[in-house]
Amino acid sequence: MNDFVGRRLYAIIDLSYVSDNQAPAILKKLIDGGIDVVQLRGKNRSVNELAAVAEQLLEQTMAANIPFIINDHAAVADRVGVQGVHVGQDDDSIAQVRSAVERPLIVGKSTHSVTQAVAAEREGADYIGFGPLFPTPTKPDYKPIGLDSIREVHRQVKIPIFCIGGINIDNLQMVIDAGANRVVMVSALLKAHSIVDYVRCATDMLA
Ligand code: 3NM
Repeated sequence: MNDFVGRRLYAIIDLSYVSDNQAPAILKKLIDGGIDVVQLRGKNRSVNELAAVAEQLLEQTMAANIPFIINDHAAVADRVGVQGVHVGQDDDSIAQVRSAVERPLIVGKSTHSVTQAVAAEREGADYIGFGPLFPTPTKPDYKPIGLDSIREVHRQVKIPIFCIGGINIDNLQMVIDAGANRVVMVSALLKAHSIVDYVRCATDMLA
């Protein structure tokens, strides 16, 4: 877990942007560029399907020593030796996730306000997502929270905070200037013309 604290760029391989077959090649580019954490996300995908994709990715993440997090499903983490699970506000509790898997896990939680962020830390999250900062096609039903509460959430919450939602190279400096030091990017990375160069640029800015 201490190893998690220095990590700043968190990529999500979202299966609405990437086909199952493409996922290993995309992961290779993300790793070559220098991502620090990766999550596999597949809304409306079965545990079997997610476990099959995760199996294909695990060897690369292990070789690169990158924490591999599964969105939503402790059952996938129970079957594939990933390092963590990420839950949303309406998913299983952190305690439920931890009790579903025998080995220690990194457990992250999505939060959409300072109040939720404080609650997630108290609930025992290892890190939080905080957003969406900007409108995003990846999570279209959520109201953007903007940049104003980034400093306050860092004042009140001591676990790692990954700002998320509509972040790309063009607005990253604004996000950093507002007080963020860790971010998640999804569509910006997955749709980049050169994923490797895009990741390098983002990691340089976050260094
Ligand atoms: N969670 P993109 S925003 C998966 O605020 C996710 O909890 C969010 O994708 C939250 O980088 C989001 O393409 C989507 O905007 C992030």
